Amino acid sequence: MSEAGGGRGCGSPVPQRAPWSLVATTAALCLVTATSVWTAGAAPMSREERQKLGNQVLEMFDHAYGNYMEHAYPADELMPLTCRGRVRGQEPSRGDVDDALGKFSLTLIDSLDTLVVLNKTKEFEDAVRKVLTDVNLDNDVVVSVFETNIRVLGGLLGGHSLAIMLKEKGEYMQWYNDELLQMAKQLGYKLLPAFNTTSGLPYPRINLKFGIRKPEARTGTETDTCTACAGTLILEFAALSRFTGATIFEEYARKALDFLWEKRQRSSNLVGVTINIHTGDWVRKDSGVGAGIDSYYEYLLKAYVLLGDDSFLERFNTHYDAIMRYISQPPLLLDVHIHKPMLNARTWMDALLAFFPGLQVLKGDIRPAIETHEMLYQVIKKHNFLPEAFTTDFRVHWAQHPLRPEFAESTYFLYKATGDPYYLEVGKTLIENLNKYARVPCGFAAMKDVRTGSHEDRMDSFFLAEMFKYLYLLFADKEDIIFDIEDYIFTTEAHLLPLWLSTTNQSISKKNTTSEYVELDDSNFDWTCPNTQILFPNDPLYAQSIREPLKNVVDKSCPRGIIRVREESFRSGAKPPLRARDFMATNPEHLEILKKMGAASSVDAEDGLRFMQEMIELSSQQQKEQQLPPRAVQIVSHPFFGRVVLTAGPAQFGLDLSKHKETRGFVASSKPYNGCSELTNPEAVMGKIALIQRGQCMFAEKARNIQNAGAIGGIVIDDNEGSSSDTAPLFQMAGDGKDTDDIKIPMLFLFSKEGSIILDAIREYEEVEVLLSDKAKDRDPEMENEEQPFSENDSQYQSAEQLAPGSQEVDLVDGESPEENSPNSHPEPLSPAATDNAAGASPSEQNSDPTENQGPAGLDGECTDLDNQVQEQSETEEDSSPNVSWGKKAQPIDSILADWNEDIEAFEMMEKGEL
Ligand code: DMJ
Repeated sequence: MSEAGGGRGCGSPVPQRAPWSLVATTAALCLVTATSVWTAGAAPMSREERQKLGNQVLEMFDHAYGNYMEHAYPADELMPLTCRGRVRGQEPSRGDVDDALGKFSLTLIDSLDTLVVLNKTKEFEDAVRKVLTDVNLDNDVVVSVFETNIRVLGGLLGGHSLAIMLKEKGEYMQWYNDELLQMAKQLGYKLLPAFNTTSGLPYPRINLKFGIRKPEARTGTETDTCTACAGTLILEFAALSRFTGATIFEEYARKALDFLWEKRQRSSNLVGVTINIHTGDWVRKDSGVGAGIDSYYEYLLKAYVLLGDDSFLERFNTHYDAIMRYISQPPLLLDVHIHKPMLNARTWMDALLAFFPGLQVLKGDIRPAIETHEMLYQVIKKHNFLPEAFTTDFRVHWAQHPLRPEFAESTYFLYKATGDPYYLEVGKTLIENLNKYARVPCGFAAMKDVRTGSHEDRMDSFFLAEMFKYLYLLFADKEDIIFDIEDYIFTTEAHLLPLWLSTTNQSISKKNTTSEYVELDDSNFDWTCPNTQILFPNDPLYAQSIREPLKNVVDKSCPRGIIRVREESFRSGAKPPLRARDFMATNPEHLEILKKMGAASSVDAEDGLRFMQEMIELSSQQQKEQQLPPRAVQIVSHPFFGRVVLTAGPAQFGLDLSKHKETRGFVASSKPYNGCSELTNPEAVMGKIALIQRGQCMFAEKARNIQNAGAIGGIVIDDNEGSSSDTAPLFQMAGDGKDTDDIKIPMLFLFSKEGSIILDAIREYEEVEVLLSDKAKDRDPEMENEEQPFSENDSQYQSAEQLAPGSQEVDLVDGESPEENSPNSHPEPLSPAATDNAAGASPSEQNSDPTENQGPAGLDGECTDLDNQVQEQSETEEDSSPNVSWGKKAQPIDSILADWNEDIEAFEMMEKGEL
């Protein structure tokens, strides 16, 4: 349990009816003062070094933005591996994540105010002209209301805010006549039909051209939306109203917020992840501060700062109190059930919650912000990036990382609040990791898997809107920025809105609220901040002293299940509840406890519910652990130098790359290309890594043929044109039902898109060397030294651009050749298709970290039985025949679960009845 308010570093209340200006000024004062009082602690960073890092950020931005403008614009986003634009409908669908793309040059609009922050005023002027002449907001595309609001409406408003600032300064933008604002207004009106629901909560999607419901609109039938989706509108909509005088936008956003507030779970004061937009019922009753809810809380506090409306602060404080009481388990933030907030809903955290320490700084609650940030930093140090989800014992739960900016955001705010140079060092590490692992010749590529270091062909617009802003501001002095950043508030997409909006067109602020505002007892909010005196109790080592006890929290952690244990029952001498990890079906006492669960007392019911959750998690965890993790194909020759890393499927036969050193060699296509008969070009593949096309015969047969020809490894390339690991679940190549011990070389599988990157490189450079491994290796320093600074005119761009865009969605199972689809050789899915929903989706489960699944090695000596259990399963699995279905080993748990089906249903019914 968290300290629930105790021990916070901030004690003086902000006057509860303070005008916004006081709050904003206090916040600004807090940050500035803190920075200037710093005298000791981590070694200070010199001005020169900060400038150097700032310049590095500028160079990185140029690399990302320049490549987008040159190779992708006017498309919405850059695909940095294939060096072309992502145009919706022309690439295989990635599901919800594509709803951000509206054919409106998303990255350009999202980058507008970043250009000004980074002092690229001339480029800003050019970019605004391009938006005005090129961008069409009337496309027949169904887009996410949330994403369009935060990225496009926010981007246009941020651009407008800084355009008028520049115009007033008298040098740039003298021609500007509110054109961006007019576009923003046009877009605002396009979004309004989404609010046509009885609740006032918006539909999650809208057709930019046709709105909602009309047959052509292809939307308007949804019933649910995420809390963040409905609750992250007020800043942009209020700014639009106040800039233009059209009150309707602010009214609609307020109404949605009022409805969410009304629907909060009254006893816990928490909100769920998804809500029915018609009935207001909570659809998902789990509650955290990450995916699906995050920016709802952010906007309550920031709406108070921007609009000076006390009701927003009081709502925020009420929720915050609940978050600190139930969700915060320092340094962790763990989802709970809204009706049973002492019950954890998950054993993992998602990367989106990394914004929360930054929000806590704005609130003035620095201690937990420092703690959570430190924990996150240790996870990053372990994996180079924050995986999309990670468990409470810091194993990878979902291995993707789409270059999210939240951690950089919190680092910036913590530095501003503490002035501790430690946070500058953190920022430096972020820069180094981005350059080392994500930078590719044509931009920065998202990490497909932080464990292997493989890339995904995407560079989301928020990377330009947010990451570079926060990193640049982290190292900048006041005089490095051409305007006063403290006159603005950051939206959730880091767009800048001027604080003076608070006093402009205020007429709507108090009318049209659906709920009666009830005065709350706010005596518990004494720590409401910012307040510099209490934040830094005359101790410049404050932040360091909070971090110190957490120094090894990640390394020293042992695998564990549910964290929260009801301390009170232990204190009263009651027996600790039975945990799934301790359960033994042969233990009569355990069976007796099981029988009791779900019976009379709510405590037993709670134990039962938790037990079932743990069983399900344990079972799926065990199944996952019995699958092979993905592998990496890294192109190491000129001009790639290890920068491009492709996600590859492993084989259940041949050399196991996780146990042996990587295999490195030049690639050569086999003849016949399908590798289904003796090779006619053995001299070409001898000593090389053979490329073979999928299909016509078994994977193992191909492996034998290339091995006989002298190949040292093989890469099977999918014959389904357009398939990609971005959109299809990866699988492992099964054997042929015979003994495959004779196959000694490593074999990996690439989908067509990833394979064509290698094939294209051969066409362009002839000699292409690759590294097959379980995890991408650091780039070869010798090659790095030889490398010339990359020129955007390098012919590799042209070659990469020629790669045929995949146009069809691929169903892997249907697409298999008949031979490979035989019962014995059926590919085993490695993981579910990975789709991202920045605001709404929960990460799907994936394989656990291969290195971490090997038991207690590397962990401290106090690990529990669970560790040994995992160790045994891992060892047995390695001895087993490749054709055995690994999922079967979880059978005992599965059968226990089957016996428990009835109980699960009962628990679910109880849960529906709110227990
Ligand atoms: C951004 O688009 C916004 O910050 C949003 O609120 C959630 N996170 C993404 C980037 O990760």
